[in-house]
Amino acid sequence: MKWIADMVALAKPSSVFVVTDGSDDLARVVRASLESGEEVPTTIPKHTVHFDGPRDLARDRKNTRILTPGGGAIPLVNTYDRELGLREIREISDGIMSGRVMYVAFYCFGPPNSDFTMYAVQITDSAYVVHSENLLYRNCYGEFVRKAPNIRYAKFFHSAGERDLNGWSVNVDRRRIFVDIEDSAVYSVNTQYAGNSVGLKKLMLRLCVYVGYREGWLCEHMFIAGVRGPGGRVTYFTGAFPAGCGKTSTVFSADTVVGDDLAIIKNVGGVARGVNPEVGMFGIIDGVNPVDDPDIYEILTSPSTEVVFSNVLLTDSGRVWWRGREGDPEPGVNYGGRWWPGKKDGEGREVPPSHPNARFTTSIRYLKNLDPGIDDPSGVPINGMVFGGRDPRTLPPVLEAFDWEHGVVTVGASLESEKTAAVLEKVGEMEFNPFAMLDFLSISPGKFLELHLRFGENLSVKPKIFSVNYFLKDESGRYIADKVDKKVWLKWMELRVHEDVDAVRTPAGYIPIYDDLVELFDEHLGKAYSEERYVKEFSLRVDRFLEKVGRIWRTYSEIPDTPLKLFEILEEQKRRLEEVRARYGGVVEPFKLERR
Ligand code: SPV
Ligand code: MN
Repeated sequence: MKWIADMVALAKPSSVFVVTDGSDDLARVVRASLESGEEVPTTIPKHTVHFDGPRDLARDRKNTRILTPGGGAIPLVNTYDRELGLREIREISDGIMSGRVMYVAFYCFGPPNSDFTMYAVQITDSAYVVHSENLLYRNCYGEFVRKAPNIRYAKFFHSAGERDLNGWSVNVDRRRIFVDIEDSAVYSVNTQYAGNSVGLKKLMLRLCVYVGYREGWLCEHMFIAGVRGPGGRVTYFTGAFPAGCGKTSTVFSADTVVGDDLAIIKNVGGVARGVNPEVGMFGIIDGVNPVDDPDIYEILTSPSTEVVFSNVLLTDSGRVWWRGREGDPEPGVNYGGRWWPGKKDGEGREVPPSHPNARFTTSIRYLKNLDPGIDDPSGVPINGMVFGGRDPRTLPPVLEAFDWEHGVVTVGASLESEKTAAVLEKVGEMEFNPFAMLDFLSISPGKFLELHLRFGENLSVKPKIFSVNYFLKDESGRYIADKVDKKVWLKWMELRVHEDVDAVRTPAGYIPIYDDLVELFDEHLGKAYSEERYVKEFSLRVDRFLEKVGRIWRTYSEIPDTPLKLFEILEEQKRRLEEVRARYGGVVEPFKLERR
């Protein structure tokens, strides 16, 4: 109450709406969002569209900062002086909600009655933000009432700031997303894009990483999914991928879905168990089509689902259109205002009808293959962890680490992904993205690694760690794998977790035996898998691996709190690779290596 009163005094709204869990309140939030123009109706009753504005379409890396005493540096983390930051935020936020409604909403980040669950209060002047959170998280005003004052919770303050006639935030150049880890509070102003404004998503992730580090558990940018194996058993995997590297398509290639973006993983009686703290999806809509993504496509086009679309095209006939949807786009409104086929921007480039980072927000409960474990207060047992990036040159499609420590160091902490044209001019350069957490770390990557090593030590059953790579190219620059092949890699990992198949031992980890892949490709995809493909995909690129070891070594040698274990394990990896290179050369065909 004190914090809310403080925020009221600061932001000076004309009224305050405390959102309780009742359906009346939830419906009122949607009405308010439509009345304020933050969301626009479509021809389908519970499908609405929100536009963030042309300069507010993605996470703002530059202005998202972790507040530290004196602005103390954390390697690879964007920090800022805490006192200065809090002062700056108070200045910007003074009267920022005048004439507007302040919403106060209460959420559980995890299932009811669970040791995994965290709590959060969201203050915002955006009904769209509250509507999104009502879809993405469990409302739990009641929990706060029952538990208060004995409840530890995160605080999120958000304001879209002044908006123009289009509804876009005017002062995006005074955008601030300040994360006060000490006080479990985040202040986000002059922005609307959900990755910046929806407190419980990526802002909570940063707070959660910090708490997890102190308490010895993992808060991760990972999906959780079940893969069916022999006899109908279901084996659970988590998966971490940087944006645009196949995370969503992997989760939907699995057999059941627990979560698509975030995971809290704790040691329960020696077993790693994972909980998806969310109950909704904020997914990329670009390219979603009825052939490759039938389940999602059905949810997004059904007359009975609730969906908030963002930065898609809303046609004049009230229909939503995005790239991947059938038919041609008709004139309408998109993230940049009026849109018509052939529209050009100031530089003469064609404006796409929907933005590449256009999104859908909806309930995960619409999924046909939703895993019942989503509501389990003790989560699901995690038997495998998958890490993937965009790597055209080095990593094979699937590789199993020798053990937890080897996996944490050479796979998770060594994750890299190719920079795309959108990020930097040097296309093809590898960007270091440890655990796919580069953008979300609130502690040093060295400490984050140390936490994983410590976490594994106390497990009696350690999950197996796998690397996957869907982007390996051949000499002519063509991708080798088919989109659907990831199903086979998942099924192979499932068998490996239970040690139902042997593997080929390489200096960097285990890879599949050819005959097993022939069987799996036939069984799950009805495809033949040739020896030629196997050699192309699984020949060990020893020289490239050695380069990677060198890059990772150099990166961590500049991170002061890196555990020495990392250097030991990299050293061993290097030695193994050099031995193999001395015997077989810079590229080694898998048939030459030992089976076990
Ligand atoms: C991601 O970019 O990893 C997302 C979307 O899941 S955002 O909420 O913007 O982070
Ligand atoms: Mn994400």
